[in-house]
Amino acid sequence: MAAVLDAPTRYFDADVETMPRERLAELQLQRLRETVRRAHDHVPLHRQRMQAAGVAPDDLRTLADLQRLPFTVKTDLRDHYPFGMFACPLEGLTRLHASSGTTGKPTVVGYTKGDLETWAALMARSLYCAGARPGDVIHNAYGYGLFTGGLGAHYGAERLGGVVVPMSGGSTERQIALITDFKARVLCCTPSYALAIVEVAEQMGVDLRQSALRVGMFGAEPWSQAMRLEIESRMGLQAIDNYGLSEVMGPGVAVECTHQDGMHGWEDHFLFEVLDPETLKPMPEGEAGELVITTLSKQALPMLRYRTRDITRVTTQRCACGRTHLRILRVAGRSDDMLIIRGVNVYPSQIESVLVGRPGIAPHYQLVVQRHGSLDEVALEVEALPSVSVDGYAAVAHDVAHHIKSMIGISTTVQVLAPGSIARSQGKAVRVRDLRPK
Ligand code: DLL
Repeated sequence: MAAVLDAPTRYFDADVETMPRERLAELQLQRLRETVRRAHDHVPLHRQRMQAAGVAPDDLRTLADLQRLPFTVKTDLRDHYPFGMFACPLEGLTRLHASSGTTGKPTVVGYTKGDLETWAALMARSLYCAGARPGDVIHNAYGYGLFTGGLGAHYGAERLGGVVVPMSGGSTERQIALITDFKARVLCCTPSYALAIVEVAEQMGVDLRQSALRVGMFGAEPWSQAMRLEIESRMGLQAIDNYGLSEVMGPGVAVECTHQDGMHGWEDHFLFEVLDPETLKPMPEGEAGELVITTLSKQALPMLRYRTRDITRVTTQRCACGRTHLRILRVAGRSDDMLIIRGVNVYPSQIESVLVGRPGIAPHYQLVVQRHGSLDEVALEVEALPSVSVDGYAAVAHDVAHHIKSMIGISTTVQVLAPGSIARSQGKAVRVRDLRPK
């Protein structure tokens, strides 16, 4: 808390958040060497891979030597289910989380007491960066349980000195009553659930713009700038993007400041690389590639060059907020979610940015992908606004298809459905129904 009092208006931890980049690099190298040593000595998989690559922990003399280290991928965690990648015995752990995954074994991640303290501190720093302050009522509608969103935000909010409402997802009408009655200033949930909350509020006749809400800490799924503007205007808050993944910690890896111009990736705890997903060579700064993350302080589960599959760009240009940590630009989606429609690469979030805000439709959608012969085809399901009569659906469909064609270059069949037809999300939205044969 001392740090908060030292810099009451701008930073949670001023020394670290504004550390000159040269000093940050020195700290990273020292922590990288410790992490690699730990991974090598305690995790057989890392040791074997390093031996095969002909690199030993002491070979790391500069940050550039990172490129000599082998990669880690999601299937490594599954293949060593449940605890085979942990660098400490089970007795040394304090908590486990897991992601269910659609196929096969879940990915299990573990934390020591020290890891949980670091996580809470990083999440508190992230909340502060987003505009939350000690004393704020923080309504946490991320799912509690094995998902890292709920407990990650919870302990970060407590560490910040907030008043946490541990609501979890679901019971949307009750959420709205508590947000208004408890005068929540901060809302934590996925952007798609934020949209569902504001929709139900409007149906209940509750204007959340009149509530105490000012900060939305939204993440865990891709979302577009158009969706941000939609949520901000209907909720009357600043919608802040935040990024993380369970394999390297959970939420709290990167977050936007109130300038909303890219998410500060906390470089004192993570090393970020952006690589060409094919050649695995570094992309020039500012160009899109796969985000690869190495943890610098994790004890239970050190991660060396974890391939996130998330496609993004980073910049080290100084942000107007004064923080020196690099910025990760909006994550368009995972390479796994990319659709190739007649040779054009498309992320669902790109389609979202075209359709949200178009006249006559609500910002809820789903993409249905099918294969006809050797070609993939996308049908887009959107919902009409209640003010549009059924006679007008065809014109709305035509307008949406036309704009997708001209903005993204793909032809889609657009189906306009009655209001409320598309399932609402309570956590991560399912944007794609993939009917292609496996
Ligand atoms: O989603 C952790 C989290 C919780 C982040 C709450 C932010 C807020 P996982 O369930 O392991 O962890 O999923 C991680 O979700 O690799 C991305 O593909 C995606 N993702 C997370 N945040 C964002 C974001 C949590 N802000 C995976 N934008 C990641 C786009 C995101 N995609």
